Formats: sequence, structure tokens, C-alpha cells
Amino acid sequence: MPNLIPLNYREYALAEMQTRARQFFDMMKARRTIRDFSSRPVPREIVEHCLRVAATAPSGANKQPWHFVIVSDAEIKTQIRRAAEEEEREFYHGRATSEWLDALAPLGTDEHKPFLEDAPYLIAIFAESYSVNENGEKSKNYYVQESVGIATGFLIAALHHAGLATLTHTPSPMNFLNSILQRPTNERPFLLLVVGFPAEDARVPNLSKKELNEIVSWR
Ligand code: IYR
Repeated sequence: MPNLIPLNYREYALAEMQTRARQFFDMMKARRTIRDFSSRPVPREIVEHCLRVAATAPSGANKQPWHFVIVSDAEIKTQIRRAAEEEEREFYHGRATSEWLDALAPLGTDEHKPFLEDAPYLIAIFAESYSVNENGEKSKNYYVQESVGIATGFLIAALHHAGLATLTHTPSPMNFLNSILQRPTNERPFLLLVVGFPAEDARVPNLSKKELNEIVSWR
């Protein structure tokens, strides 16, 4: 039997809804992915609150199939940078198709990833393909990619809202994260979120987002 409790819903006046919707857009549209990070420290409590936001995300059957490893240890960051750069070297000088490299050209990315050591936090996000309880019994999770993607989106929005910058980094393949961070085999690395303040001289590519009429149809 489901245990149903009253919804704690707060309704706003329509005018206030308009304002809130616009203000949230104004806040979110200022977010940029950056690749030049300052090494300036970030208080742990700020990141913790943002992780609490991620943990509120909806998930398939409320299984919450995610695990976040917050890396601030310099030695571990160095190991991650070494392993990531090794994969990226192979990607940029072999694995990537020329179509893919052309698509990346406007971003100016290459195999060098100094931000993996510069930034105060690397958040390695793992997706639990299935769960394992204390007795070693396995159970299924549902819509794992969707669930972890939503939680990651919440986390990126929360970090931006708090005044921090992020980079969604996906070295591919990134199985090395399991060994370096000692995560079990039911957890798959989903992405590596680089978190911190932008460097003083941080620059970003001149990109634009699609207009609403390009991405939305009303029926
Ligand atoms: N993982 C590589 C390549 C890369 C791929 C995509 I798709 C991007 O949007 C950006 C980079 C790297 O991090 O450089």
C-alpha cells in the first residue's frame, strides 16, 4: 500500500509566477561552461548544499541511482588528470572522426586538461546500473541514465545559482574513475563535473543557444 501524505504545495499569484519564471531564466542564461579555473578554494558547505539539491531530483521508482565522489585531494586530482589526458590524447589523435573534431573546433578543446588539477573540486558522478544492499543482494534500478542526467542538471543549476562555475567533462572511456576512486562495478562513471571559480582571465567561446521557435512546437 502506498503511504500517501498531503502535498506541501505553494501557489504564487500569476504576476509573481511571471516574475519568478523570468528571473530564473535571467539567472540560468548567464551560465557558461568554462575551462579556465582558478585554484581559489570553495567552502565545502556550498558544494554540500548543491549536492542536496541534486538529491531532490526525481528518479525511476525513486531508486536515486546515483553516487557523487567529491575530489579535493591534490594527489587524486593528479591521477585523474593523468588518466584523462591519456584517453584524450588517443581521442584527439586517433579515435575521433574528422566530423567530430570539426564539431569541437569552435570550443578550442584539446588533450590538455589542466583544470583537472587547478579546480578546487572534481565531482565524479556515478550511475548505479543496479543496486547492491548490505547483504550483497542485487536489485534493479530503472531509467538510470535519465535519472542521473536530471540530478546532474539540478546540480549544475544549483552550483551556478550559488555563484560557482562548472565544466561537464566526459573523458571517454572513463572507467579509470572506478579504479582511482575505488567504486564498485555496479557503478558506471556518468560524467566528471569540474567545479570552482573562473580564472581571472577566463574566456569562453562565442556560442549562442537556439531560439525557442527552433526547439519548441505547440499543438
Ligand atoms: N572528451 C573530449 C572531447 C569533447 C567532446 C565533446 I561531445 C565536447 O562537447 C567537448 C569535448 C574533451 O573533453 O576534450
